[in-house]
Amino acid sequence: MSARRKIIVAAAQMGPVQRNHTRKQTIDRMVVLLNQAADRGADIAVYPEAILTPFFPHWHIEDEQELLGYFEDSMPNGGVQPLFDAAKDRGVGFSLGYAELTEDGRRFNTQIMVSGEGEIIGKYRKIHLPGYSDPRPHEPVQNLEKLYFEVGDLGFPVWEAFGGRVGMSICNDRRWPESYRVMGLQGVELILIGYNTLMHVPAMAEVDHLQSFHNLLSMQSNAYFNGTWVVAAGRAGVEEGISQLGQSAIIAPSGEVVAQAYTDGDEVITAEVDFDACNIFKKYMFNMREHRRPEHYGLISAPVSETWDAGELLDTQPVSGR
Ligand code: CDV
Repeated sequence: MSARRKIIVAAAQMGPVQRNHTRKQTIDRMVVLLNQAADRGADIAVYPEAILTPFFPHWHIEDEQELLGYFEDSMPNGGVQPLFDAAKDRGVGFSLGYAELTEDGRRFNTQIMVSGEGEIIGKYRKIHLPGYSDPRPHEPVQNLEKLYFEVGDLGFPVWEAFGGRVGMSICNDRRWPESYRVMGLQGVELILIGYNTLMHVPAMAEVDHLQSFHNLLSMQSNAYFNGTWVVAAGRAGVEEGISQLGQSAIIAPSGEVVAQAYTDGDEVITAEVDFDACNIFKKYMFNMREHRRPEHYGLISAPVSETWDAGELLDTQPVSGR
């Protein structure tokens, strides 16, 4: 590992990518943000989930060719090459979310980590796919990730990169403590997260007003529990009539927010990451070797069929008064 233990990180929040935007227009915006991050001395910039296109799981696409049009069948490719070139030119790495089509026709919701030399050094495929696989025509917005993507098959790896131990997660993963913990057990010091979070989820509308609270709650608590930095970049604004949270944030291992976006459009936020700020949490309160008791946590990794079934709750009515 490099002796250098401090870097500058950036979250490159992005406003809507509408259906009539070309990939070139979107990538041009991303290059502008990368240059802004580089101007502020950033070593790496994180982009939102699947950001090369509108977030298409929000509507039902029946035509296979139309659906595949949202996917990248190689990375890099001619379209995104300007971003890789800008990274190399400015010496700033990035983490990019995109819809991946593999050579054998499999589809994943993917995020990569790219070095300041413009080389791909890590790949993660989203594991916690929210929503459902059957369209819900009665709802104003769909959540069809389970129809369009397979569950990621790469686990939650951690890479020695940018002077520290770095992992990735995508959107709904950030609400699951297990995502962070599996990386925490590998000594992760920085987690890069791209997301798209709706302001209105029809199936749980009674907690719509808590979207921003739950965004920060999930990331701040899990940063602290695992003694890690978190850099999270969201899609913001109104995309195809659907409001997105934004609220991109950089969170310290103490759980404190050290930078947060304040607009609902393209915006770069930066912060200095001192990897050694993780140590106090990893050495004392959350020293996994000393204090963790996995012999009592068996259910955490038991098959879903052996755990509590929430099925009976699915038909209950919303809490009154909300
Ligand atoms: N893209 C996502 O994973 N979105 C989910 C929404 C649909 C609940 C999220 O966790 O923000």
